[in-house]
Amino acid sequence: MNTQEYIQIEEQYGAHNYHPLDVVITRGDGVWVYDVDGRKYLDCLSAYSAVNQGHVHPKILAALVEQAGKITLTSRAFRNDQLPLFYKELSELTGYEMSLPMNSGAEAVETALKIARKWAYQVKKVPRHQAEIITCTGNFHGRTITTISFSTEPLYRDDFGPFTPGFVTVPYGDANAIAKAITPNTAAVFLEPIQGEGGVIIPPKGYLKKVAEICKKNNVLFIADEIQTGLGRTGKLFAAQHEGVRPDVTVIGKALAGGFYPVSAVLSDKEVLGLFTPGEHGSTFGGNPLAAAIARAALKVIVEENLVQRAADLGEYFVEQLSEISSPHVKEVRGKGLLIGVELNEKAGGARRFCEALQNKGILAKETHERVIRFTPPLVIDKETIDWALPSIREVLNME
Ligand code: IF1
Repeated sequence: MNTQEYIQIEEQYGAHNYHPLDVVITRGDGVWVYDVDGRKYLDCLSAYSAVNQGHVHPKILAALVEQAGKITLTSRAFRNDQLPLFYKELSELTGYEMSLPMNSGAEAVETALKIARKWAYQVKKVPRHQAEIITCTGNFHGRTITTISFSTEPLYRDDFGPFTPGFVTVPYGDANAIAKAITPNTAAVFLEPIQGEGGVIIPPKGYLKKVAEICKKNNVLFIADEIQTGLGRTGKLFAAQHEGVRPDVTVIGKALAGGFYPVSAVLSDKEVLGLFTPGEHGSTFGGNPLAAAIARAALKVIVEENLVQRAADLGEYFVEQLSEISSPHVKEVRGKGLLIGVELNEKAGGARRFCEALQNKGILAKETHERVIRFTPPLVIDKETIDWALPSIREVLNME
């Protein structure tokens, strides 16, 4: 079958909860993906930063195949020989004492929100069921009823009420707004160090540090959602580290398993994650041996291939080169590491048509919020490939 035939079937039988580009991918290898008609593309999305290690990384694939032939799922009613090693290696890499493994990012976010509430009741002595969590405008933390309950994007929430109570929204980037929103019932501040879906919104310098200080001063947990920004994407292991901040709780996902499997986790120290008692929380697949084996290999690749420094160096180069492109359509180029957004002017007519033009030049990118083209290639990209892509990007950014 060809591209159109696949699309016809998908449109007929699948719910239309996405509007994907008309490219039908059948194979991936590193930064490249190939469609059913034999065309080759540079992946500049990395499945929203879930494929930092590159598509079908051989070492992660080998770990998956080996483990899949042994045991894939024991349930947490029993123990397995991969999870303890995953816990230990994750703690050694991130510096957090403990972790709680889940599957999707949203599940890890929900887990973090639950333990923040429990910490409020058990440790801070907030009256039960009155805990408040401060979140920010422009946030994206998942698609569950609770995570969209504090979304400020009408598209994500309008038809899905009633909403989960207990959340207070303040403008992103304004530390004083957070200080003003804190009450004796505040359990936590929950935010992305850089807002990905919000359009690669980098907060003012010093913001994260000020938020951390305000949280410490007011006995409030600082929870960072690093599901998209974490694991090297922004040129540090975690984006919060650009300001030397260590949140009380960090949530990770996506690249934690290099695109092979849904694996997410909540990272914290004993004083928070130690509050969970047996049976209070869990999930059928959370912490299964296949997930743990894959995640162990995925983390090893990040370290062995020095992907964090690569993202820092190549991201700086990519942003520099993109910033030099003179185009009537470009309003701003911004990025940290290989989390890069090119914001277009209102008059540019939306980013989608530029992504379609890039597709015709063998580059796959995704717009976010109408006017921002996201360039987030796998961290295994090299300078030569960026140089290969730049003339096409320059041409597309100068189209009528
Ligand atoms: C979609 C967005 C990106 C995330 C952060 C939690 C989650 C995500 C910072 C939830 C997930 C994905 C979800 C996917 C598209 C993509 C996305 F456009 F939706 F917002 F990346 F920007 N925190 N982001 O970015 O993790 O449950 O999906 O594993 O829903 O369309 P998940």
